[in-house]
Amino acid sequence: MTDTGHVNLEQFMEGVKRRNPGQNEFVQAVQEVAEDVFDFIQDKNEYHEYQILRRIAEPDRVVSFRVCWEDDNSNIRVQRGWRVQNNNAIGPYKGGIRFHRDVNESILKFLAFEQTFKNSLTGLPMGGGKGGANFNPKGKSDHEVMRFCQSFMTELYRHVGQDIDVPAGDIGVGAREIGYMFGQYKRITNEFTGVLTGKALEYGGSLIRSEATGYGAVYFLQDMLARVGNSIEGKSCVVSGSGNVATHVVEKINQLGGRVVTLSDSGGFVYDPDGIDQEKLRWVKEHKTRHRGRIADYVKEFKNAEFYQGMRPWSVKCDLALPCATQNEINGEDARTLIKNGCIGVSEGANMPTNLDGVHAFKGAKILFAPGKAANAGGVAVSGLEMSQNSARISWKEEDLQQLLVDIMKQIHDSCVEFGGTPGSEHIDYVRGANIAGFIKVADAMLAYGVV
Ligand code: NDP
Ligand code: 2IT
Repeated sequence: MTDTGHVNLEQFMEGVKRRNPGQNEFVQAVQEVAEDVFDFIQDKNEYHEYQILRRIAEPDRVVSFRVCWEDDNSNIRVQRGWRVQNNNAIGPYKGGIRFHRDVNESILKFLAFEQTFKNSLTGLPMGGGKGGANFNPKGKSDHEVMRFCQSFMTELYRHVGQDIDVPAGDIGVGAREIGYMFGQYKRITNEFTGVLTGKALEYGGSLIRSEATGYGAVYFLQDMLARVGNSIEGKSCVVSGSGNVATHVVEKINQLGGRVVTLSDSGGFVYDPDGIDQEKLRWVKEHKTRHRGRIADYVKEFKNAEFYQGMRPWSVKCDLALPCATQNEINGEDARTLIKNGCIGVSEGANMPTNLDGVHAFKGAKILFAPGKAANAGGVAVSGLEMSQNSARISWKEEDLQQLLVDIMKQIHDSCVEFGGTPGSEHIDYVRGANIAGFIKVADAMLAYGVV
């Protein structure tokens, strides 16, 4: 360290690792950002002096709490819930809630950190947060999920509010869970405010919120392709996941004339050489969302398809890949396989689906690679529009929201191009572009506040 407190990237990351022992996902997310930001701030003394990145990588607060609930057999169950409020320099904390067996503090801290940059990229006034619980919704009855959500909100309500922190959905949290949580918040506080987004239309939700993340990830891919004179039409696409993001990605790719040949869940992936058209997609949505079924059943319904148990789809030859399930689902070897098989573009619908080795492989091969914090920002962007509609107590028309989503994704794309360019080359490093463009707005707001 120099006498002005400057550290280099290695020293900075050593500190992050030391202060966050065992929190591998969080350290990984910080590393990916720090690699680009350190380079950018090299000659920008103020950012060093005010320890801006060090402060963004230290959540404002992490609230952890016990969540007790009773299952259908009258057993008392105990889960752990969290809300990570990472940074509110540019607006109220904002970010989803995840219910999944594997949720822990490291995962929620990485997600809240990523969200801070993502929300900044949208251009809307939203800080970064994330929450969740190690609750496994699989196999639970509606009443069990309701009791869990009510118990979760009975503590969470103290920490959130329409101008404080506005959660939404994420893995395992969709319209059903948002309904139960909003109902409990309203009951406890006796207040009807836009404390959550992703609500149903009847009680303050916004049109196109459920479609927004998936559609946005495809728009971003379309923008990257258009810049190099290419398009989605006629392209073969590999998609992972089969939840909210994945199914809306497939829907938009089909509308744009691409062909999706895979979907997956935690049990494995299906390969359909004929393509997953809108008719088949309707079946997937019904089966996965309404019946909470397994993607393996797809092959019973559509006989030409094959199911690969316990595997991920990255060895399937494709032009474009859209990981839309979870973190670290593409490793270095998967990335190299995709590149070798001729994949020219990757758009991350999920948060941090590619590990660092994979990110370096995509960057090195100079393919079109859109990191999650840029590519999947359409969801939170429409959440931001839901907040505006709630505050004004009005509902905007679908066509206006559709256009706003297209425009916001384009503006994020253009910000990445502005900061991700390499001198003497046409290539854009979208990871670098997203990290720097997302950083600057938050950093400059923090500078304005002084040391707080
Ligand atoms: P859903 O719960 O709707 O779907 C999640 C999908 O991913 C399911 O198919 C699920 O399979 C699969 N999955 C989850 N965990 C794993 C795992 N450990 N291994 C393999 N597959 C897994 O969630 P979303 O579609 O909303 O979220 C998907 C991703 O997109 C997440 O990374 C989320 O953070 C990100 N995201 C979501 C946004 C949104 O608006 N919803 C916005 C921006 C990003 P199974 O059914 O077997 O669990
Ligand atoms: O990761 C994400 O951006 C989300 N899960 C959506 C967050 C939100 O507040 O809509």
